[in-house]
Parts: sequence; structure tokens; C-alpha cells
Amino acid sequence: MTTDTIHIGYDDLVSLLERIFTRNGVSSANARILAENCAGCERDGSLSHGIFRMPGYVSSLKSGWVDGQAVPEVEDVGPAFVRVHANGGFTQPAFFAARKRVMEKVRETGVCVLAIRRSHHFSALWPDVEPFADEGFVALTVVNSMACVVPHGGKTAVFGTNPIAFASPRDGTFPFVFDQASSAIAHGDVQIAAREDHDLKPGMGVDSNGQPTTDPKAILNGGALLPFGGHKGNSIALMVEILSAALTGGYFSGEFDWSGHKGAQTPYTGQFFIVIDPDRGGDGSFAHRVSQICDLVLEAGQDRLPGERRHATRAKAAEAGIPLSAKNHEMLLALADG
Ligand code: NDP
Ligand code: PYC
Repeated sequence: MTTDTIHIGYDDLVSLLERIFTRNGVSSANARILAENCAGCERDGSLSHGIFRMPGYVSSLKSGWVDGQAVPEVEDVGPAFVRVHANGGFTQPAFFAARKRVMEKVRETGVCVLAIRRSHHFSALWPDVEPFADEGFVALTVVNSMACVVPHGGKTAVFGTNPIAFASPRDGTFPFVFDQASSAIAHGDVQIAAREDHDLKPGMGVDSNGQPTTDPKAILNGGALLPFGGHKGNSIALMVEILSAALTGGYFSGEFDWSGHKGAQTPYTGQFFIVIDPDRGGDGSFAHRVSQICDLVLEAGQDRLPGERRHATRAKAAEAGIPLSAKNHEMLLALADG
């Protein structure tokens, strides 16, 4: 094995990931969607949800916990409301199945809510909202995950790392997008820190005795994460449970039982979206106004806006290819051929 880095084109990475998914029982339509999503994360430098996740996808599929062949059922439940039953499959194919109907409703009514249930989300959220903003719409999404976050002042994990992502068009450049966990750190980054043997910053988690720790292994082995920002992040995490599970009809982060599926890693929960046409009834200045506030933030001294690092990484990958360590490339080849 070498320690060199190779550079792979986006399309080649998608094909390789697609092969891994189909080899592990995912239908070809679902495999394409998941491969594009995962390759997009790697290309943009969302490394906690790029190819790092492939062994987890495979392990969950092999355990029988998630149905790679699932065919989602889309239900039209109101002039501005779409529900999807994912039938135990991944969230992204369920989202794709509903996307056209959601867009039609946003064009018809100015707004649409999308509630997906009985679904597995194992990725970043920005790929779910950025395309709406590319088409001129504002989109917000939340998803709950697996119980590993203790409520503020609490003793046992109730919440998932419950991310929230928001996308808005703005003038003259790529959309404003942020995508962040409501825990102090994403679970994926704790796993990466444990693998690379480095400590976390203080304030991110507790050990199995509820004591603050910076050791990622202590968090992973019986410990838990904390919400970001104390009681304020706590309320966001709770809101995510309400929207992603109570409203959609999915499971809370601590409610599903995967103990009978050794190797299962994908949270079996729900996802909520709201998509808005910002120019409905307005004067058409929305994207310009968003640019104005973004400029004010930068002029006030913020280094950069969320999303800028991803887009810079994406631009670099378009020129030079997506960098993969030889070790990771070998890992993918082994999953594809092994
Ligand atoms: P980060 O803290 O890395 O980043 C959060 C957001 O802040 C990003 O939009 C990022 O933009 C932006 N940002 C980071 N640093 C700065 C800065 N200095 N100035 C301005 N903006 C900044 O994200 P998390 O670790 O909280 O989450 C990582 C990923 O994990 C997310 O994609 C999330 O969706 C995913 N996740 C998925 C879960 C699931 O259940 N599927 C559960 C939990 C997390 P940029 O990307 O450009 O750096
Ligand atoms: O990184 O916290 C995380 C996470 C949970 C589920 C998928 N990613």
C-alpha cells in the first residue's frame, strides 16, 4: 500500500460508488442517487459524510436494517403539503420521488411542506436544499438521527445530532447555504477524531459517567455529545425531533431499535422540508436583498460565509479532480470488488 494521494473525477467516483451500492443490494435507480450524493459530499470537502461513510452504508445494507430496493410512496395531502413514506429505504430516493410534485406546488401556491418518514439519512443536508436555491427558492430542512446527544442539564442521550440546513438564492453568485448539526460536533467528526487519535475541543461531550471529556473514544464508548450553545442548541435539537419525527410520522432518535441488526449504522427517522418562492407577491428584489445582508456581514469583519469553503473545494476538484488517499481508494475498490 502507498501513502500517495490520487485524484479522481466526479463521474468516475460516482461510478465506483454506484458499483458498491448495487453490489450490496441497492436498486440501480437508488444507487445512482446515493452515489451522486456521497460523491458530491467528498468533492465539496464534506468529509464526515463523503466516502468515509461507505463502509457504514455497506454494513447497514448487509445487516438488513435498511432496504436498498425500497420504493417510496408519495402522498399529496394538501395544496402545499406532500408526505412520503420511504418504506424503510434511504431518504434521498424518497426525496427525489417527491421533488417534482413539491416544485409544482411551490409554483402553484408559493410554498410547500415535505414530510418524509420511515427513512434513513446518512449524509450531509446541503445537497437536499442547495438545488432549490439554484432554482430561485428558499429551502429549509431538518433531520433527526440516533440518540447520542444529552439534553442540556440531562443525563441520558435523547436527541440525535439533528442537523438543520438552509439555502437561499442571492444575486450574482452561488446560493447562501448553511448546514450544521445541533450538537456541538457531528458524530462523524467524533469518529474521525477517534480514528486519527486526536482530542476534541472542550465542551463537546461527556464520558460514560457524565463527566466532561475531550477524548472522542470516551464519547463513543458509552458517553454522549452535548447540544451546541447550551439551552439554545437544545431547543433547536428538540424542534428537529418535533418536525422530523412527530410531524412526519417517523421515529424519534431514541425510539428505533436496531439491536437485532448487527452492523446497522443508518438512523431510521424522518426528514422535514419547507420550500418557499420568495418572490411570490414581492417586488423581485429578494436575491438582491440577500446579497446585501451577506455583504454587510463580510464588511463587518466575518472571514467568510458558510458554503464558501465547500464551493472553493468544489472548484478545485473541477480542475484537479477529487483528492483521495491511496488508502481510501483501496478501501473503495475493495468494497466494489470484494
Ligand atoms: P460545521 O460546523 O463543519 O459547519 C457548519 C456550517 O458552518 C457549514 O455551513 C459551514 O460552511 C459553516 N462554517 C464553518 N466554519 C465557518 C466559518 N469559519 N465561517 C463561516 N461559516 C463557517 O458542520 P457540522 O460539523 O455541524 O456538520 C457537518 C455535517 O454533518 C453537515 O453537513 C450535517 O448535515 C451533517 N450531519 C448529518 C447528520 C444526519 O443525520 N444525516 C447528523 C449530523 C450532522 P462550509 O461547509 O463552507 O465550511
Ligand atoms: O455525523 O452526526 C453525524 C451523523 C449522524 C447520522 C449521519 N451523520
